[in-house]
Amino acid sequence: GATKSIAEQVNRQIIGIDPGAGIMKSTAQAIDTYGLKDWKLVEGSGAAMTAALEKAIKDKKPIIITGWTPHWMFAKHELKYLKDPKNVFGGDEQIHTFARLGLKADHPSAYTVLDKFEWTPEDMAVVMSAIQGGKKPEEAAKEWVEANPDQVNGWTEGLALASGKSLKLGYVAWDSEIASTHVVKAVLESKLGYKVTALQVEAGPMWAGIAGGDTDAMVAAWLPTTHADYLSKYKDKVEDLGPNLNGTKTGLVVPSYMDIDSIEDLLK
Ligand code: PBE
Repeated sequence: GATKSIAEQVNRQIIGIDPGAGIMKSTAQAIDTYGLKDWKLVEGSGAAMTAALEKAIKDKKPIIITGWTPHWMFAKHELKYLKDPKNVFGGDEQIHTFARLGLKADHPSAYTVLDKFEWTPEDMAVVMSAIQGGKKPEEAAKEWVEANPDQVNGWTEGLALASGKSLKLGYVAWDSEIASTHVVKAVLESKLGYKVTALQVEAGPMWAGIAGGDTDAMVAAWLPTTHADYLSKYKDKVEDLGPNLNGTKTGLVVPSYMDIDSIEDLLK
């Protein structure tokens, strides 16, 4: 009999993550732009998506996921991004740090650390892989901070100690942001004496929390594309402290064994 098309093999489903993620909006846009009629974007979470991916790979089955870099899944498995000739997912992005208005006046030392915090995809990979390997985020972050004293001192040297002041960082349970948020928390606690709560929320509430002033800061804003709508909604009520990581990518991702190269191949 005839071989099934990729569309039939995956039941016209793309395995997504939490509905507030920017990549869900980009993927809905891709479905529209590429004319993927009757395709469905399945909502879930970052953890449910990676579980589905790992199960498919174990069974050598086809699967299409919403993926991003940096992410440990690219180190652990052979994966590829589908080409995006219509450039729906945008080009290179940065991950930015945002603070609530007034943080600089209220917590100058924390503000300075957040402003200086910048690391590489390789740094982040170390923390992400440790967590994926079973370490608690707090533990993996603490180990990275201890292993990278020069980098960390560059963010904290000369700053006044906070002696127990409380801070709240917002983040979403994306593996990349679990890593970065816990590293910043570890630095603020172990080097400056803050008491930091890392508050896990959805993307919308994360942005709203900074804009409303309930949350002090976050290190999880993907710009200029993925979180463009959130930024335009809140731009007058938040302070952009600039990029903390360069070299990201988002898109549709499949295991390398799938015989497909481009989003356009989904039409075949
Ligand atoms: N992500 C990871 C997020 C930003 C960080 C790509 C899943 C999103 O789509 O909003």
